[in-house]
Amino acid sequence: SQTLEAGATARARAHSNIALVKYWGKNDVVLNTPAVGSISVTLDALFTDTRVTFRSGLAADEFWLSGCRQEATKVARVLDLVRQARGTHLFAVVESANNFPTGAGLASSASGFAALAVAASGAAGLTLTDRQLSILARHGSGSAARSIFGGYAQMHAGSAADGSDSYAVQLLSGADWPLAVVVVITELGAKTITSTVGMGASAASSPFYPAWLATAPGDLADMRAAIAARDFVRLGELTEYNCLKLHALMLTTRPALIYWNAATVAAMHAVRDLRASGVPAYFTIDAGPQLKVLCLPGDVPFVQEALSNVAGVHEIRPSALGPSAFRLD
Ligand code: 2P0
Repeated sequence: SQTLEAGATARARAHSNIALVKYWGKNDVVLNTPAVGSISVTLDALFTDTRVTFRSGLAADEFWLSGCRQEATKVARVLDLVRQARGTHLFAVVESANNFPTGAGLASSASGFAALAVAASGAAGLTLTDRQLSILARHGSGSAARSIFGGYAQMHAGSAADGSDSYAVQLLSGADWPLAVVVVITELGAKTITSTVGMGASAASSPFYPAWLATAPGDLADMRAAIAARDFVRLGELTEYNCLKLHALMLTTRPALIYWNAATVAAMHAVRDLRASGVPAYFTIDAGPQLKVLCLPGDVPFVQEALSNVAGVHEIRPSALGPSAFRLD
């Protein structure tokens, strides 16, 4: 194939995702393969747009987020693989923007690295399968492997020494089974311990970590069955259970990973009260203080109403399920 020309560019959009069955723990830190599989839904309301442009005369990759220069170590990891596949030594300028607050526990690394994988491979003129894109995105962030796909996605932990069977697949599209996710912001600009550091600490110190690993396959099988049967109550109960199991693991890590604030806990109770009043709604929480409430699309107003009365809730963002990552331009 011909040499890659300086100026080669492409733009892509990928949506964030929220895990129903969570990823926590790594098999291999270099390949960034997860210790457990995971299942997520992709969110229409939260996305990242990224342009990648290969340029001559750069000494390293540059990463700009909304016009501010950022650390490019993880971005370079993904670009290195693209350069290797394309046979080029050109560095790239990466220009990215989120349509939501970055680093506030809204999974910006998921949408960010999925958009990067699509834009970088596109700029390099590579034609990759969704599976190859998922693997490429995984090298940036484990959860990003799922954001290549819209709707419902399952990440396989895999066992191959080269990480070649550690990728996500789509289970259903959002149109196959529409659900809503109401994102509840309890803290703006939340700074938390990074997931990579937290995962390492949990694996090294929590007595619950072996149980976390042992019970993951059962949760994944149950969630797959709930999705296949379009059984919302089963999906919701399992989502909440798996989330609380993750936080039990986090809480028993030394030093403890306490991601909740007072409003997080109050919002959890509000969701459970709402459910007791007859509205099927279930929460999940990641490595941060925000809540994500799953409900049926027609019940979004009830969830918004119930959560807007909780002290400490700053913002409520309802979302439908989103599409797969795609090229812009
Ligand atoms: C998840 N989280 O499944 C879990 C639940 C947070 C809690 O994936 O180290 O940023 O970059 O692979 O993908 C967040 O971790 O971690 C995450 P890295 P990532 O959504």
